[in-house]
Amino acid sequence: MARLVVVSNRTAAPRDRGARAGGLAVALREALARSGGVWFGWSGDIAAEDPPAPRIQEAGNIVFATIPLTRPDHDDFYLHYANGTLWPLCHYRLGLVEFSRSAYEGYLRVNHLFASRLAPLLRPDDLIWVHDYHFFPLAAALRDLGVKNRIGFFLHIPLPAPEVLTALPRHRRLIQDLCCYDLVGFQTEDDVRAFASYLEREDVGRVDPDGSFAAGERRGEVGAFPIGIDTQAFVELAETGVSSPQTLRLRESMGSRRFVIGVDRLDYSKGIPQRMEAFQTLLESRPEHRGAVTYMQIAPISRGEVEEYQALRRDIEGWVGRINGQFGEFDWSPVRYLNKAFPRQSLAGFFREAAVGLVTPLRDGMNLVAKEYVAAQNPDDPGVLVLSRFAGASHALRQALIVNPFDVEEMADAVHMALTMPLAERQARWNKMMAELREHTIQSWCESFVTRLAGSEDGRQAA
Ligand code: GDG
Repeated sequence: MARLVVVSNRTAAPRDRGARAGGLAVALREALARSGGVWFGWSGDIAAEDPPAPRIQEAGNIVFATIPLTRPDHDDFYLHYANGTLWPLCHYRLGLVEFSRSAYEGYLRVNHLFASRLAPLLRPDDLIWVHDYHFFPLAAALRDLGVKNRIGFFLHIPLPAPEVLTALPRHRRLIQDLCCYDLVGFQTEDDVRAFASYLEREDVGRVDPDGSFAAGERRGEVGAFPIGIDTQAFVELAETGVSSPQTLRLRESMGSRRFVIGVDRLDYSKGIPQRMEAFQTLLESRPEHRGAVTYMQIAPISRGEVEEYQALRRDIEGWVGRINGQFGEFDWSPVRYLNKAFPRQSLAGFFREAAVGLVTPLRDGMNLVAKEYVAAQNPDDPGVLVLSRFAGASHALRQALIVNPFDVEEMADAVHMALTMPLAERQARWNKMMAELREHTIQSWCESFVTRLAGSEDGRQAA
């Protein structure tokens, strides 16, 4: 079995406190442990100059190799290009896209830096699996250094339609670089179609019906690999989480009221203000829910140093204040809004207690919260998922109440329908979604990607 080398911006290295220990980290660690492997990424530190070699930490048969970034590299690569240019672009927010040549050059520079520090660690038959929008050009940079290994790429966020993608200066170079991978994986078939139609429209190449692509001299494969969760582990977490002290206190604080839950990083792609407005509309149009239902939104601060995120925060705070001021009673606040993260077990317990899971991003590659909410439910009395049609998860979770997150009234109607849905219907919907989550897990996702990468034809030798 070939050794696996994972590259991502943040790793799950033991001493990296900034990294999240979510399902993805666990699954990748499992995959790495199976074959032995290397996990390469940014250490989370800022240094005065580029390090000559990565810092190595070993945990079992996994080697974590991390490097710090200089302040200019960090700002150009991470803050400006990855998060200021690519993130809003891929989430269809052209109005928020910032672009500067210097940031793009910084992005290329850091990709070359990563390539140069990774290359010496590679063995000839390693499989390299690169994650996310920070590294579109990494395969090209590795090829420049003579690396001949098979290299795969998985994009966790959406690839926008060509009409949007072509608004990016130098889009052609970005996508040509993407074509240097042997396997390009997306979350959904929509993303695969966006890739195929970009290649065709911009005359860069073509995708064939069997999933192989050609772009100039390059040959590779493309496919949809919808990411899942560790379903069984999350079921168990919710079963124990429901009697965790935090969940018991939550239950007690709600009294006989039911509640709707939202859990999202505080990000403009998640549609939190629209969701608040929908809840306001619900209370306005259906007075029976006043005093009877609470909406709890957990939104840990993310990228708090970026101006757009600060503006979003002020916007949401305005909504919370207005709704609580308009409808609140001395013994009931309609909205509970929490800017902090909770332990996973508490979250799982909160999900299980919530009558409705409200997951309404304006765009989302997949959205794991939707899947976690479903997995956490009590089979005897499951809650209802209200899910945006623009989350990748809506392709698989078809028995959710699917909504358009730009249509506030439709969302309010869906929450009402969820709150009043009979038990038999809730169970029927939940059973189907659960069967899907048991079939497509994070483990099967990992395995299908790595298997396809291992078997993918080596494009560099094709004519
Ligand atoms: C990107 C793509 C794609 C959230 N709050 C807390 C907490 N979380 C956990 C959730 C979930 C994860 O963070 C968030 O994952 P999402 O998928 O919802 O969203 P992104 O962070 O935007 O992830 C997305 C994903 O990559 C994977 O490919 O699905 O589309 O944007 O697991 O539970 N965890 C804890 N406390 C919190 O307060 N412990």
